[in-house]
Amino acid sequence: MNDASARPIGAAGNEIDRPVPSPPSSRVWGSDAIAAVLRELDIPYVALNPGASYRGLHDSLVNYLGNTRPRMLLCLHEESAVALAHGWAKVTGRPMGAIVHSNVGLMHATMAIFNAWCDRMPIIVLGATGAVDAMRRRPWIEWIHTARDQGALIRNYTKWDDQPASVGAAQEAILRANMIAQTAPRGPVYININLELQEDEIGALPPPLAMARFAPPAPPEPAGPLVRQAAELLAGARQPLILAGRGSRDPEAWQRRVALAEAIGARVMTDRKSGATFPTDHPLHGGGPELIVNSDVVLSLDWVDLAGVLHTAHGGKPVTAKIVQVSIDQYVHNGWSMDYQGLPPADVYLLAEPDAAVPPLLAAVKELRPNAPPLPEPALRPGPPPLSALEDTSVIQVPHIATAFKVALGDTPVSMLRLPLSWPDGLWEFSHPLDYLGTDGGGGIGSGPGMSVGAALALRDTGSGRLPVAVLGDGDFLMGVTALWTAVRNDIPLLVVVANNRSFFNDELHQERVARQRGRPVENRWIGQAIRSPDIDLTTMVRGQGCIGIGPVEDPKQLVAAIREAVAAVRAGKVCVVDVRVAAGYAADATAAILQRASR
Ligand SMILES: Cc1ncc(C[n+]2csc(CCOP(=O)(O)OP(=O)(O)O)c2C)c(N)n1
Ligand SMILES: [Mg+2]
Repeated sequence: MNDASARPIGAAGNEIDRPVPSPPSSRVWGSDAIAAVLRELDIPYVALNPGASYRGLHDSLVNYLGNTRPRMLLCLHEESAVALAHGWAKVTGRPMGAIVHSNVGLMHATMAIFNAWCDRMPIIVLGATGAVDAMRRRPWIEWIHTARDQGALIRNYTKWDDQPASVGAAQEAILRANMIAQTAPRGPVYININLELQEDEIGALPPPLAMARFAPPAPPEPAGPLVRQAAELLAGARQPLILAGRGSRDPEAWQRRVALAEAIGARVMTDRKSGATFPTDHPLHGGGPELIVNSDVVLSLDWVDLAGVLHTAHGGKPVTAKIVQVSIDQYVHNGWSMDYQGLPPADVYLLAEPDAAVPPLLAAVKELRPNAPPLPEPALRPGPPPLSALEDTSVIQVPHIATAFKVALGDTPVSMLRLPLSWPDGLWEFSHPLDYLGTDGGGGIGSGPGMSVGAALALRDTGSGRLPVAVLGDGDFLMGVTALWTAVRNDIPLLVVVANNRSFFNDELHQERVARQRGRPVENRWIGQAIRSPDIDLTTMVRGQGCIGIGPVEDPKQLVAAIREAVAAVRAGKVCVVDVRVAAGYAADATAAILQRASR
């Protein structure tokens, strides 16, 4: 990774956020020792919104560490701060810090923490509380911003939290947090550092920590005899199916998944929630309910809702196929959040991460079946509509955005950081794990902008050479739009295309369904849903933050030029937002899925 924190930042390359050096001193405070651990752990950034409850730590980051490794990423909302860290983790697999003010800052951050929890992404959230000792509390403000057991706000959707009682314990807590957050199933962790710990002067720094001894452990291997059983089922299957769910962004793990599918001739389905985990242009990729019903052995690689997908495909009838479940997820299932989904049947249950289970499975399968079956003919893939489609219509549909991307991007490697609900499956091919990062995990809208900024930062710092593209619904965009300012301020190139149907349209479909069920007028579905009268001028909103704003693009004939202009701006390092006014409508398959959900 580049030394991103040494890079000059700011639109004109100004070295903003560089503190003047502090005079040499032997005096140290508790928060200096705490901040030093973040550097030892190589946490590159802390995304934050400030607050007096952590003013000691803030000072240490600026004046003790010099605002480098970690560097602060000032955000305009705590939800963005955590979303940035979430987006970063989706690309790198590693945690960034997020720091939030006592009570209120953490309250703002809760949805983003929930999203990261459901998405099993590591984040180290640091928070604070006013003085635990009431005698030391400043009047009023420090009383309202002091809470007992603040972690209770988020304990149901974090892996671990702590409020350490000494500087040594705080250092240990950060080491433990780093370890727990990165041990699968990964997730956010929270440490609350009270004011006294930060602000009390300490005589000397604690002795240096032997960091290597506190590294996250290697993932557990699946049990050998169970691997053998699973391999026998898979190698002997007439029509095996792999449901490729949660997976890492590691290209080698990707190759091994492909090798496993090819070794047994398994068809492979992927899930837009989980990002790219298998090449969508591979002859074995694709499927649907019939394929699930007709398969005799199903291998779930941590599919997010295995019970749900089996239940739906079989229409509620018993599942006769043999099921091999590969997942370690149950280690974080708790009694509050039902994000664990239905209980799937499993004939062989490999309690391991897919990345750890696939290599031994592959070896065992190849031993049992040395000759891979021939690959089927690749299916005809529709892809984006042809360019001529933009000439023949007066209204832009979401798939036309893909058409414009194809023309404007050519062979440029792209990462789709986010795609909206209205984006039909199969519209864009993914042939690398970074081609598509999946969704927010928790279904909490407003995460799109912040997560995109964090992911774009990671793509920049890792020197990926990829153009970061986020296609966001207007509702999602509007709830998190101020995250883009952080991208502008830190020179994070990013292209955002807003698929702007001027509505929280997903929910119009729900209202339509209910109206149908009740025999009431469907025409009213837009009330309380449409984002019109006045239409919001998205380009003004983003220009006001220093982004380049293009649009609103309403004429299909102008779409390609608009996207071309935007791509050129992002190549030049800018943050560019294109407001594309799209028809309110989802692809037939997405609409059907929503109506089906709505009917339950
Ligand atoms: C924080 C939050 N509030 C409300 C919802 C309910 N919800 C789900 S999708 C959706 C509409 C999203 O609108 P937009 O991003 O414009 O996408 P569209 O459906 O219009 O394509 C809403 C309101 C949610 N998921 N999260
Ligand atoms: Mg919308």
